[in-house]
Amino acid sequence: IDRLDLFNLSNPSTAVGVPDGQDVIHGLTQQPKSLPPKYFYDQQGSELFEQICMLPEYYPTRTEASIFQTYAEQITQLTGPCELVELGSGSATKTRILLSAYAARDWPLRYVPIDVSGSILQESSVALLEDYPSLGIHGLIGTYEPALNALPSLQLPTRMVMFIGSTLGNLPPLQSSQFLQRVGAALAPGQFFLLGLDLQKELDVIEAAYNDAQGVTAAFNLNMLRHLNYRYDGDFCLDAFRHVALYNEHEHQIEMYLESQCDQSVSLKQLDLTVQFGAGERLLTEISRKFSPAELEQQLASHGLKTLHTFTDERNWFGLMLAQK
Ligand code: AVI
Repeated sequence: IDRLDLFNLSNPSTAVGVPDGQDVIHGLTQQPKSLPPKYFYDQQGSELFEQICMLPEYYPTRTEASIFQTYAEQITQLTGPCELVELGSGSATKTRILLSAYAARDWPLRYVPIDVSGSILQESSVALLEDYPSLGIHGLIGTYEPALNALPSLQLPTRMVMFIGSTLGNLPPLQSSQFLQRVGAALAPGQFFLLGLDLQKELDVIEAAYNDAQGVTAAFNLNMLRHLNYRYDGDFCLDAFRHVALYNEHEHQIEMYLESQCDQSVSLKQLDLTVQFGAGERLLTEISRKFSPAELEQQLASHGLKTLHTFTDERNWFGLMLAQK
């Protein structure tokens, strides 16, 4: 299709001199043990995440979508004709609401989706091109940092970088601030940043979202071990671990763990690694931070990004912040 360009950025974790899996060795030999959440997302993990987004308890996805439905037109009014750059575009379901709002104004459409999964990028791009006949797509397969350095030259009057779904919450504070600094640096004065954030709220609502009755989140969490077994010739026994998700009210974050059900030893042959787990020992697989918009507004400002508007739902459960450099 001549309206689609896809570019593969080299994966830094497979670059010469940086052996793959160092982060796994590091995390499993630390006390307490932890693993990077990126290992959730193999094919099966990505499918399980799509299922999580539809669970009755998992409010973030549908709440953010409802904010897009209500305010998409207002967002287009604030930005004018604008190219959309999306970090972690995935299936791009919510982005369609924005694209439709720009299309309704008869404005030109250009989309730069960025995702580590080439297959998801290709699939969602083809579907978008079918539905939006005037859309042009320049997709980048890779991680955020190289992608922000490889943005195509601007063809529309301005650009908006989007980081939605509250993925910022999966980064600890230091990484999060480095990330915002990079976004600030990648934007030219006058360009926009749209950030989706899960907001602080009652503990029960948050904990239920990560402990769903159907056990999909538990399967998603345990799938990381299956993925590591496959990738590094490991012998994690999935039945010997249990999903635990707790809200840490002091840090305002969900902490997701896999708890060892017995004393056991696990090996990852490809990494030449054997580790011991005690009964009840917890392995941290993810944090998911919950934000206060005022705090984020300050952080954005410290990276040269001025908040124009924070859109939220009627319960104030999720925030969509529009900032400008
Ligand atoms: C991708 N990320 C924003 C999700 C979250 O809510 O932190 C990942 C997730 N983990 C468990 N459920 C969903």
